[in-house]
Amino acid sequence: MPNSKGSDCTCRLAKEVCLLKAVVNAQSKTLSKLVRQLKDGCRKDEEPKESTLCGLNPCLKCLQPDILYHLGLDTETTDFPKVFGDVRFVCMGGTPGRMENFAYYLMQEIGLKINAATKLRDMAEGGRRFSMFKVGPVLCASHGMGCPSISILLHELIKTMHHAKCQDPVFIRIGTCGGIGVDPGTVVISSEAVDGRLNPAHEILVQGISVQHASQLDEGLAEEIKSCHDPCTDNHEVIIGRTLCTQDFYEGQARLDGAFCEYTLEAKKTYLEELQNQQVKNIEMESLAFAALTSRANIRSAVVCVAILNRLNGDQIKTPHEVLAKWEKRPQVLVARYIRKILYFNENDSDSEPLEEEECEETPEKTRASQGGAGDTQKAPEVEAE
Ligand code: R2B
Ligand code: URA
Repeated sequence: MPNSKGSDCTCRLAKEVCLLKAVVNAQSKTLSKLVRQLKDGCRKDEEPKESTLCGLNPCLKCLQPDILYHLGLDTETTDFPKVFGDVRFVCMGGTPGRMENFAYYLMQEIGLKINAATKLRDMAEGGRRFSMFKVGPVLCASHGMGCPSISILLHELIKTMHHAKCQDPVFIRIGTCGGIGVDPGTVVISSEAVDGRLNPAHEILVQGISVQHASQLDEGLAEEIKSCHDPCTDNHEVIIGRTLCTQDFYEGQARLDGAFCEYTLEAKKTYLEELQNQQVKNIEMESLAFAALTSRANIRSAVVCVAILNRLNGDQIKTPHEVLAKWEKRPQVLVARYIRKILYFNENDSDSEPLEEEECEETPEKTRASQGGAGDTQKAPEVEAE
């Protein structure tokens, strides 16, 4: 009789070996590249002189130093190119705990976990507002709730990318949302963000004058992230759709359970049904500012949120905490797979080779996917299976 525990263990080991092999392959490719550059004569002026970001404040160069107040960083005491120059992904989510757990999860997923005791430092601790962790080429930051909060963080993160001379960083927001006609637990990737009037623009008042910035998101990136969904192992759907971004959780989202409510159940139903007719799939509170600010800077970006209820069925969130914690991991698992794929299995990168099929029963993407991710309620750095 084959011992099922033993074969499970062998299978897990084989998968770990596959992942390790991919990481080692990628690292040895990077090493070869460096050696080649050395042989070719490494000239200092080959390093990028500027970041790839566009349209930034021309006065930034006059700020010496530039103080990023809410991150607790400044360009005098921190060498931005040295500390942040390698950043390729910036992941943002609501709470410090969720982003810290995500950082530990990523560390494991992208093969950077040196040992179990590795501790990550909160790089934004000095600002006492946000939390920020760096895992190799990935920055993970908490953004709080609502557009005003995420806007402040984005201004300072975009300046961070600029000062560090980062090349083509991709920004991804992961979070929760209310679904519109979608099953709770579904992951929604936003095609665009719209306001309460379904206008696809983030409106801000600048010196008392209304200014609107387009809030389109990168369609290609949304598709790439969606393609990391594995319908065979994932117990949920991943869809792409329009996202309504509101200024408030209660009246702004037509809830009937806020401290104040001056409309009827009928009016709420009519509004939510109209949203559904207009292909709105979810409601959250940061996507407008996130989409507008990233696209102004020429940054590719995506919003990936799990629906924790279907708003057509109610307002209150009654799902048990443990279930919510599992659902919250879904965007994290998907985004971690996407990052790993780009880092180690990018077909467009002539220097990287995918793993040979016969060596692995499942691709590492699939392997890790089924193991779940980190959630807000989970203690770092453990990873719990869904
Ligand atoms: C989703 O969840 C939060 C409100 O509960 C808010 O930050 C958002 O966008
Ligand atoms: N986040 C929101 O903004 N709305 C919801 O209904 C759930 C999560």
